Amino acid sequence: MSHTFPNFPTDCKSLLCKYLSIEVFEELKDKQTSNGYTLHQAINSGVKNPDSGIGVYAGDEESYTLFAPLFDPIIKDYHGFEKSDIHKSNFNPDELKTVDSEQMQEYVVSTRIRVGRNISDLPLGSAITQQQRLDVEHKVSQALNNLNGELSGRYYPLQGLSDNDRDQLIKDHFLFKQGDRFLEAAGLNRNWPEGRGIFHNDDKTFLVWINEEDQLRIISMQMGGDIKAVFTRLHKAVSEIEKSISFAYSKHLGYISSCPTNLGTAMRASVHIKLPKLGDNMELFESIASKHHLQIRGTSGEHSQSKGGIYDISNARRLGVSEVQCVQDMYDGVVALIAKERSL
Ligand code: ADP
Ligand code: IOM
Repeated sequence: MSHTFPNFPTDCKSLLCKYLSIEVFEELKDKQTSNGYTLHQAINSGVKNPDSGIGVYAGDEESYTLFAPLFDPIIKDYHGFEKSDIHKSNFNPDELKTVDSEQMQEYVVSTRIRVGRNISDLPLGSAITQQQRLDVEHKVSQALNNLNGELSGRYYPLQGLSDNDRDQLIKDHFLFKQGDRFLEAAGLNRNWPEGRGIFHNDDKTFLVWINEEDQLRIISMQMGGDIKAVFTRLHKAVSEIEKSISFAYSKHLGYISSCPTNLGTAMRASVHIKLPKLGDNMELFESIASKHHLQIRGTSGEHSQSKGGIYDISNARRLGVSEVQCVQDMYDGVVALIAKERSL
């Protein structure tokens, strides 16, 4: 199929729009990976949604090398990670330097840390077949059903959930939303809702999303600001799951994810935090966030607005920094934001 160079609106700020030159487009437009994934598929989300932050998705690990003239500058811009850099992991909770202070408890509503994972030797969600997606669901839910103690729970396929239960889980921040237009255009919602679901323990402090943007999103969360407890639980969960499933990992790019923002650790450590005064001064808020490598999201996650002065603050960098550093970035930045909020 022949495709022409996309028309982006003049106010488009996505990294796709910044780095897809006509030369890069011409060089890549007829290439496809061994899973048949094309440039057109890789950029469709950002073309259809000019308000994307990034706008590109990989269909498999090979996409990152085949479409490198587009992906590399995006990776460098987002993570500050050079082509010659090597990713290093450190998931040791004992190395995290945090204090669960009274101020953290006063401002922080809840803490959540997640990592994305995809199974080795399978295409990513944008290029996966219907049968492969079902195989992922089967393999992962089986592995999760064998977990013990605090991690033991149940898998709930999306197709078996009532509309009420599903909407309540979304409202309570436990489940991914329905019909995300960014994922839709990336081909990640094909055959929806088949093959998707959520596993969680009774307290909903340990959860796993299956077959959303990544094949697994492994999540630890709880009310309040005890970041170390949340990180320690996540470390334990990931170590247990890795005993029975092998995940796609490269020396250069770390864990392989659908979106280049999630490469490396694939970790997003966030708090929901009350910052109403900073919320009234977005320029100042954004300058502190950027100095501390933080991203500001709304109360219902990516592409949402803040409600009642509550923001989702998380680490922005995930590649070339360790898991400990991702959480440390978030914690140090949150301490700085609380100090500024108190001074206003
Ligand atoms: P992801 O974190 O997996 O990239 P989203 O940004 O869409 O995806 O967030 C997923 C859900 O997690 C949303 O409902 C969001 O509000 C919720 N969430 C994120 N951080 C927190 C937090 N610290 N406390 C409670 N819920 C959170
Ligand atoms: N990770 C992905 N959902 N996101 C960065 C989408 C976007 O480009 O805005």
